[in-house]
Amino acid sequence: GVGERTLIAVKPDGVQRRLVGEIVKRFEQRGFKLVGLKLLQASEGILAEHYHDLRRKPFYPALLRYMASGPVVAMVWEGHNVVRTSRAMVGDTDSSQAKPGTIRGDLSVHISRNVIHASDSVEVAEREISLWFHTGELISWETSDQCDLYQ
Ligand code: YYY
Ligand code: MG
Repeated sequence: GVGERTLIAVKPDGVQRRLVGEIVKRFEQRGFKLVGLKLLQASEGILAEHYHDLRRKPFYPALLRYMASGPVVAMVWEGHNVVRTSRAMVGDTDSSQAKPGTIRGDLSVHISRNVIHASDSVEVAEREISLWFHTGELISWETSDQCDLYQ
């Protein structure tokens, strides 16, 4: 439904490279609704839980170091099929395979510095949103263009 939510995070390389505005713009222009946004230095605990499934991968230690290397902008976006559509907007994990027009395909060249995180399923999104945000940090609000975006 239109109330589906996903977690999007601009990773430390994206913040360093002043890409936050560009990334927010793409989600706004696509028609999604921003319901949570903050800049934070991610703790080791939050990162370990966020990337729990990857803990045995060879790149895991470097991934956690990179994700803790500077601030991250965490966001929650809401809208119809936002999880699947966001993954399409973000593009392939490996930036060198990501299609032009996608965020990774336009803004990054290497898998280890791929600018952005997006939840990969509705279930994962719900888990990630509750990991990164307290419920009080998420705002329910009505968009005045609802009828233009949806039937
Ligand atoms: O969901 P997504 O970010 O597209 O990829 P995941 O397979 O969940 O991996 C998370 C994260 O790990 C990826 O964005 C970069 C990093 N990574 C890496 O550094 N090297 C790899 N071979 C695979 C993933
Ligand atoms: Mg993933």
